[in-house]
Amino acid sequence: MIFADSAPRLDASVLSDGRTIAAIATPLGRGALAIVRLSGPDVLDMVAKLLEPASLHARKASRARVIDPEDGTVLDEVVATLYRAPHSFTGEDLLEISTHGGLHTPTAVLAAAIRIGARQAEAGEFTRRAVLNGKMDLLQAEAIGDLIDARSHVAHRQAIRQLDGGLSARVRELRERILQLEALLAYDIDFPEEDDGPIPQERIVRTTEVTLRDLSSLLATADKGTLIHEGALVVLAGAPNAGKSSLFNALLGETRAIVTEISGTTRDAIEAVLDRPLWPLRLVDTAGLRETSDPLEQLGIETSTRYISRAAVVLACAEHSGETVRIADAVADHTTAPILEVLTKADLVSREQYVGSAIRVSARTGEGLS
Ligand SMILES: Nc1nc2c(ncn2[C@@H]2O[C@H](COP(=O)(O)OP(=O)(O)OP(=O)(O)O)[C@@H](O)[C@H]2O)c(=O)[nH]1
Ligand SMILES: [Mg+2]
Repeated sequence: MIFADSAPRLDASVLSDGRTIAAIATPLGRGALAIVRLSGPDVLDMVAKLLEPASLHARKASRARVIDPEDGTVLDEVVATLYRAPHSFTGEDLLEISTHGGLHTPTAVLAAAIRIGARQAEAGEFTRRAVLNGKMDLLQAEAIGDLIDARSHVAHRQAIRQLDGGLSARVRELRERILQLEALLAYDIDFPEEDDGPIPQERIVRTTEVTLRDLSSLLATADKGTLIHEGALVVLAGAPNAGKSSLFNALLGETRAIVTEISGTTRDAIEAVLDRPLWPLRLVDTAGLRETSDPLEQLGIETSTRYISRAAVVLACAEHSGETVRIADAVADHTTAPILEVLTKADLVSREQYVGSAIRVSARTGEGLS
C-alpha cells in the first residue's frame, strides 16, 4: 500500500513510563499565584487524597484546600480545575492547582503530590505527553518552546502562527504530494512495457517540479526563522572615538555603553536587542579598530573582529567623510556581510561640506537614526 492516509503514530508506551507526573508550571519566585500541574492515570485518586472538598466538576474551577496527606494540615487555599482524558492538554487526566505564589507554598503542594506517588516531571514532559497522545504534532510542540522563549514581538507572532498549525499544514501538504509522486512512479515502474501508459510522463515531471519548488520556498523561510529567533547581528565598527557607543546608545534610547572623549573607551563588545517589526536586531558596540601596543585594547580589537566576521550587517562608522570608505575596506577583510558606511557626528559637518554616500547620523541631534 503506497498511500498512507495518516502520519505515522508514535508508540506512547516506549516514551512514557505511564506514571502520574507533577510539576510547578510557573517560575519560582515572589508572585501572587503559581500553578502546580498533575497529569496521568492516578490524578483522580490524588484529588481524593490532596483536596478538600474532593468533588471537582470537570473543566470547572473550584475553590478547595490542599491537605498535607501525612498530618492533615492545610497547605494552601487554592482554585483547582480537573480536565478528564482525553479532553486535556496532555490527553490524560490532568489537574491544575492555582496556589498562592512564592517559594514555599507551590513547593509544599508539589511535595505533597510526590509523597502520594506522583513523579516530578522532566522539563517539557507535559508537552511530550501531549504529542504522544496526538494532541499536537512536533512542530506545534516546538512552537510552545518558541512561545515561551520569545523575546520579541515577531518571534511571538511566529510561534503563535506555528502553534495554530500553519507550518504543520504546509508540511502535511508537501508530504501528501510526495506520496502521490511515489505512487505515480511506482505505477510507471510496474507497467514499463506500456509506452503510452495511463500516466503521462509530463504529469510526473510537472508534479516533481511543483513539489521541488514548494520545498525550496519552504526551505527559504528557514533563514528568516533563524533571524527571528536569534535576531540579526548588527555590528558597529570604526576607529576609536568615532562615536560608535554614542550611536549605540542613541539607537537603543538608553545609556548602555560608556561614552567619553578619550579614544579607546570601549574595551569589550556590548550587546543589546532592539525589537523591530521584521526581526529583532542584536546590536553590538565594539572597541575602536586601530594599531595598538596596549594588550588590553588589542584583545578588545580581536573581539571586534570576531563579531564583524559573524555579522549580518556592519556599520562602518567614522566622523570624517572619506574615512568611512577606509573603515569599510578594513572591515571587508573580515566579512562578506553588507557594510553600510555611516558618517557619525553629522551635526559637525554641514550637508554642503559633505561629499560621499555614507548615511549621515548624529547621536546629538537624532539625525539619520531612523
Ligand atoms: N557633536 C557630536 N559629538 C558626538 C556625537 N557622538 C559622539 N560624540 C562625541 O564623540 C566622543 C566619542 O564618543 P564615543 O561614543 O565614546 O565614541 P566611540 O566610537 O565609542 O569611541 P571608542 O569606544 O573609544 O572607540 C565623545 O566625546 C562624544 O560626546 C555626535 O553625534 N555629535
Ligand atoms: Mg565606544
